[in-house]
Amino acid sequence: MAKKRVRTPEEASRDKASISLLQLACEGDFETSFSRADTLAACPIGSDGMCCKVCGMGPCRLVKEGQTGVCGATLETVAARNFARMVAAGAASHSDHGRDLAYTLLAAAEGHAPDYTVRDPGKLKEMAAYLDVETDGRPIMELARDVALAALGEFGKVQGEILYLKRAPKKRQEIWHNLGIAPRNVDREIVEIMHRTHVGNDQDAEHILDHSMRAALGDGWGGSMLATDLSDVLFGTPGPVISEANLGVLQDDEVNIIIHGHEPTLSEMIVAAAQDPELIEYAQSKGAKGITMGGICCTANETLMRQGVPLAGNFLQQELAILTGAVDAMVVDIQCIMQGVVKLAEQFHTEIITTSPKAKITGATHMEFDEHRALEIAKEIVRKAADNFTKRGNTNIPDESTQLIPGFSHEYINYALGGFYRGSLRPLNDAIAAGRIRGVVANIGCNNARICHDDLHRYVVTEFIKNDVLVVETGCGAIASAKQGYMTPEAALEHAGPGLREVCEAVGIPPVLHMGSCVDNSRILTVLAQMATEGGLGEDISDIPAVGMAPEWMSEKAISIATYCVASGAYVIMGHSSPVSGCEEVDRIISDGWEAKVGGRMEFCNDGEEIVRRSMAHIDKKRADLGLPEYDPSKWGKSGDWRIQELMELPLPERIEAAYGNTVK
Ligand code: NFS
Repeated sequence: MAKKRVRTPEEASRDKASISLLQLACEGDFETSFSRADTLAACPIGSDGMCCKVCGMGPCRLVKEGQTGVCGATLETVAARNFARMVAAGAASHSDHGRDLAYTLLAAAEGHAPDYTVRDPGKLKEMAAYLDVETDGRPIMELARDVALAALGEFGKVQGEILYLKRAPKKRQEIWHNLGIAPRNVDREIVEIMHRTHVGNDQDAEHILDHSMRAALGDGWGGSMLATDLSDVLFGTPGPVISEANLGVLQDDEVNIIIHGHEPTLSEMIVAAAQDPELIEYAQSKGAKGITMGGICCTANETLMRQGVPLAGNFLQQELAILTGAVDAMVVDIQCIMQGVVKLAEQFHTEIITTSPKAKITGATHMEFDEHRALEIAKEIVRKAADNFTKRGNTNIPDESTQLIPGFSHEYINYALGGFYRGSLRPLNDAIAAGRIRGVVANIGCNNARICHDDLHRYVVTEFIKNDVLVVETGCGAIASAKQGYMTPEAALEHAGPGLREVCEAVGIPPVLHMGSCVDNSRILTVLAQMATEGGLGEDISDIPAVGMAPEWMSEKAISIATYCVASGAYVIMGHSSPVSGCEEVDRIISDGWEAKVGGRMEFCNDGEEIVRRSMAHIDKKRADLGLPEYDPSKWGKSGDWRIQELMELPLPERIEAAYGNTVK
């Protein structure tokens, strides 16, 4: 068989820092996910959703027309079951993360976790109101205990439904109730997916997929939304901070610690430990000037949003960070951690430290996190990293980093638009209604080693902001835009269309807003729900000129997110390959079928231009349905600082004529 061609670094990534390190990997023959993707072909039957392995009579590979599994399961059933199981795994991951945060809050409230406290009492009270917890006159820690217990109840309560569903627009809640897909509790719907997809159980594709929406809603409006709120309560609700992105944030002369994974619980403590004068002195005693922190994946987004910890990179940069030779410890907790980091780290001085009781990696150092002595463990980890500094060999830190301003929680967006007393999304709705902002795109999700790193993220976001579409982001998509330099207010002057630029200038926001980690997609749901209830853009999320996308998706969590966004009324486009492309009927159900039921649809598309075209068409259609004026960029751009700047560059006579017309003599 012909050997698969290995991509050049320029074909494998659009990010300069990554390209230079991929070059180094080629020269040194270091294995990375990029090279593994080149040499290991994906199984086409599995990737298209046509392989059933839910029992010991299989795996059954349904490749011929009309073929069924040994039990008689059709391709439709098999593809739907595979999709549903992806949703279950994704929803479980987000939600279990949320549950652990509730236990941390409980431990803090009961006095067992002395290093944690309630940093945002206002958010705690807001949670209490949604969770039917009495707030009047109660001490904060007593309230925190009851909120933590109520939050834990949402995962497995016996009766009723998830209480946060009432945060959705009324019309949306009715749709869920009429269809019978309002989730009862977080865990039950996930367990039920596993039950339904066991051999010989639910064998109707549409029925299986309806339940996938129910479980995914339990993620979006349950597990993930609780995770976001609990993180805000424990660590503070984000507001804008200044930071930097890309591997250039690592320092040659400092101890570099990468925090990677998803939970903010331990990483917040490591950030605190790294600022401890005693530990800085310890690092100096080892010959380092100080201690630098950098984040990868969603741990990065969590600590960036609240503490301004620089972003070292997104998902596909975790191994590249090790290739710099400058990472003294990579501390990982849960999710999106490639096993490959351990093998690669063995060839450098980097120590991989696993910390979660749920995630050990063979060959890594395990220092299990215990919330009862969190800071103490964090300090041990920082000390270990400082010890490793003395073992460093040559370093290759790319000279690439970009400034960004993240921290756009929905609370801050309200504040930015309306001020402290009049916080509101009204100006956003008005800007969309007038056509200054054509619509909104939520660009989220992963990188995928099978496609060019950051390429689709970069392309679609560039096109959207150029065409006056406001982009909100989370996860690794957000990190891609941060590295691209799109997350400063100044980026609007250079890259945004005339209408969006006016809005960004007036409010002082970037054209691409960083809203946090992947569980923080719940912040996007909250913004959409508020936009729908604010008025002027219909009554439901499905009425808003908005599109969601994960052009470089790879994880099951991304499939769960996409599903809850669709079930919440959004049009969602997932990039590159589809996990159900082997079955036309399932593809029809999740697009046309779901659109008829819930107003949102899911599509898969591997072409950037086509993703943009479909998105614009959807946004313009929604504008027309709402009776809004047709998008016309020529109406905008005649105001704001940009215009003044442009005028000031002209010689005086031309400047006067341009500003006032030739009537002024
Ligand atoms: Ni989201 Fe965040 Fe990144 Fe994808 Fe992984 S880190 S939870 S799953 S790869 S965006």
